[in-house]
Amino acid sequence: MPDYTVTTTRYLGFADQNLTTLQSYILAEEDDHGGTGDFSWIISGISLAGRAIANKVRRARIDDVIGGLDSSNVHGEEQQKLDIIANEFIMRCLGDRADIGVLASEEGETPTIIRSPKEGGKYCVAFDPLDGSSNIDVSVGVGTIFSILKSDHEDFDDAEQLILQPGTKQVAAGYILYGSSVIFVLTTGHGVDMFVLDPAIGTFVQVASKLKMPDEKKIYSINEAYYDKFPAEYQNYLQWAHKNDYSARYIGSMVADVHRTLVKGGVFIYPPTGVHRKGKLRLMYEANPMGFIMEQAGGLAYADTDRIMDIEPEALHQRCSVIMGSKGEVENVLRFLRNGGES
Ligand code: AHM
Ligand code: MG
Repeated sequence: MPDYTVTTTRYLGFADQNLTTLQSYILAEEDDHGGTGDFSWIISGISLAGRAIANKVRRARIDDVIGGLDSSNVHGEEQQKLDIIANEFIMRCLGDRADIGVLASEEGETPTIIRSPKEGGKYCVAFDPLDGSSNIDVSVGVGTIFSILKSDHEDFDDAEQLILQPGTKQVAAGYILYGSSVIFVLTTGHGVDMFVLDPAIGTFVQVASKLKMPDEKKIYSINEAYYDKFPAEYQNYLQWAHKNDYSARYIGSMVADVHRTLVKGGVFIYPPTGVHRKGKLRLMYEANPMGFIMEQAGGLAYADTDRIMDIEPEALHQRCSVIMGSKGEVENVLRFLRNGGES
């Protein structure tokens, strides 16, 4: 007689627990926190889009969707074919969900109003459909990042007004990493949970609950090629790290770099540079959602010396610098930014 207990336990990844899918997890969360069930429709839309994008990413070379288009996006950056495809998937998977008010994408200049708050549009979703997409050509991990906010102004002039809220107002945030496996990381403000796509059953299965990141780990993740263009405080931090036995890890896809930082610890940094004087990464759909996840996992997330989630946004595509990761490692960088590194 085969030992089914052992097989099931291995499949779930941890003993003595029932199989929890992303969908059942969200329904249970809503039950626990007095939700109405509306929210689970949004997460299931994102999960559906994520599975569709994962499939496209895997098949990119076979389907000949590698490489750039002749167009550029609102930031003047070359658009990859898969940027547009991923954007379409998300718009289509979320566009018909009853409670969606506003959808705002990295790929679109202005947010799209699906329905006003009066018509039942309760939530805004800001997203980067395919972060790090220029890495697809070489099969490096890329990802989708999303931030969910309430849209509760009855009176508004434009969609931006509904969505321009600080990160502290996020009701949920997450990312999907299309790497050697497809990972869905989510927070609804009650810790961080992690799911892995089981391709055999087409479902995200929970593999970690209330994830806590290490408080310290001597790893920094930064594009050090821009060293000469970094402000002196960041250069001083790096010199200090060189003398203190740090390792460097930099993939060049924020989702992959942040995911490693979440799981293994360390600090991910994108400082102001000569080209991007305020930093490169976007506040609303990159820094805020990732910052929310980091904080919920016990880490910190700063833009220079300001907490990312406290920044009052002024524009949908606003950029900011980013220092996020293990508490002790972020504090080491902040020490240099605040007083040149003197403790
Ligand atoms: P994208 O949204 O256009 O893909 O750009 C964001 C990406 C991040 O994933 C990554 O952290 C960063 O750009 C890498 O930039 P760089 O090549 O300057 O190091
Ligand atoms: Mg991006």
